[in-house]
Amino acid sequence: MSRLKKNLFMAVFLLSSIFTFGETKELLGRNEEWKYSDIGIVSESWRQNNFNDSTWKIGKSPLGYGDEVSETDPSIPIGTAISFGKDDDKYITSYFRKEIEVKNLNDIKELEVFLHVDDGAVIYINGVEAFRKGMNDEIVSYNSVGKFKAKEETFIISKTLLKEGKNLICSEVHQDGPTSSDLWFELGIKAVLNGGIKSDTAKIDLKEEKKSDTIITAKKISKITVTFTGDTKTTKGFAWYTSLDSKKSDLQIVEKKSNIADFSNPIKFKGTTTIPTNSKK
Ligand SMILES: [Ca+2]
Repeated sequence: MSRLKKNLFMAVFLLSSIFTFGETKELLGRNEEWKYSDIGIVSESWRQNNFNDSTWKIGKSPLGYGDEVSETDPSIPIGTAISFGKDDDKYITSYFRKEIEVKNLNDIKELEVFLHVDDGAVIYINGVEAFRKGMNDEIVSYNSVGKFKAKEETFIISKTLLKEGKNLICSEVHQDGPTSSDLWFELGIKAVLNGGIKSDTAKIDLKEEKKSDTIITAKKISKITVTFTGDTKTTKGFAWYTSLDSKKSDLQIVEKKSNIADFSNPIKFKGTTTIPTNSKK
C-alpha cells in the first residue's frame, strides 16, 4: 500500500469513528407504559421514589389528547388518551412516572434522549431535574405554561443521575394555556455504550483513490470530505455531514490497532456546525 493510500485509509477510518451515537442500548422505549395523573394539581412529592402512585392510571405511550397521530411523524398513533378537565379550562399540567432498569452502568458513556412534547416538559431522573424543554428557567409550578416550538428533539445528556438497578423517570407536561387543544408526551432513552465502534459500521470505498469527497455510509453520517494541504502526515482538514437533527457533534481520534477502536483515551476536538449550500438537509 502506498504511503498516500495508507494515510488516506487511516484518516478515513478515524473519521468514521467520530460517531459518538454509535452503539446504543434501549433503556426506555417510546411506546412503553407509564403511570400518569390527569386530574390536575398533585402532591409536591409526586416525583420522589417513595411517592405512592398506586391510584395513578397506567397507559401506553405516546400519551396525550387532541391529536390522533404524532404531529411530527403521522405514522405514530397516540397510545393513550388522557383527561384534561373542562374543554375551555384544561389542566395546565399532567404528570407521568416510569421505572426503568439499568444494568452495567459502567458500560454506559452517556444517554441519547428523544423527546416529543406538546407544549413543554420538565424531566426528572430519581427525583432530580435532568432537563427541560419549552419551559423557562424559573421554578415550575402547576400553573407554569410552556411552549417547545420544535416539538421534538434528540439530544445527549450525562448519565450522572442514573444508578445501577431501578431508576425513576418522571415528567411534568405543561400546556401553553388552559384552552390549548392538544397535548403530547413521548420519551425514549438509549444508553450510548463505552468502547469502540466496530469497523464494519462504516463501509469505506477505497477503490477510487479520491483525495477528497470520500463517501462513507455510516449511521447518521452521510458524507465525509477530506482536504489535504501541506504535509499530509501532520495536516488534514475534514468536514462530516449529518442530518439536521444532529445539533452538534464532536470529533474523537484514536489510533487503529485492531478492528475495534479503543475510545478510552481519545484526542478530542470540538467541531463547528453549519448548513452547507450544496446539501441543505
Ligand atoms: Ca398544546
